[in-house]
Amino acid sequence: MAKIEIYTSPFCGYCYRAKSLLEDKDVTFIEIDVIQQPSKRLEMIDRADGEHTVPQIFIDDKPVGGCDDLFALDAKGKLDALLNPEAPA
Ligand SMILES: N[C@@H](CCC(=O)N[C@@H](CS)C(=O)NCC(=O)O)C(=O)O
Repeated sequence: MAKIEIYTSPFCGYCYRAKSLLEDKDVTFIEIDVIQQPSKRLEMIDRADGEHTVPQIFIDDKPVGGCDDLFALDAKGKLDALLNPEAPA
């Protein structure tokens, strides 16, 4: 399984939606709350090429974007292979 990281903040509907999609996919992810850990917000912006909204999602250290981007990848049928690169196609 890929390393999946998601930067979030509390009371963020987009974060809940993105997390629930990942939960539906049955993958383990690392959640980084940028309110609880304020220094992580700058780290997120840096890693996400300047994007500052939450969530920001990274799969194997590659920026995937936010919630809409995650759902768009799933709609295109590309998300499962990113989440489980070793699985047979
Ligand atoms: N299109 C983005 C929208 C994300 C978004 O608007 N997140 C809100 C929190 S729920 C946010 O970060 N707002 C702060 C800002 O716009 O600077 C996505 O799908 O992730």
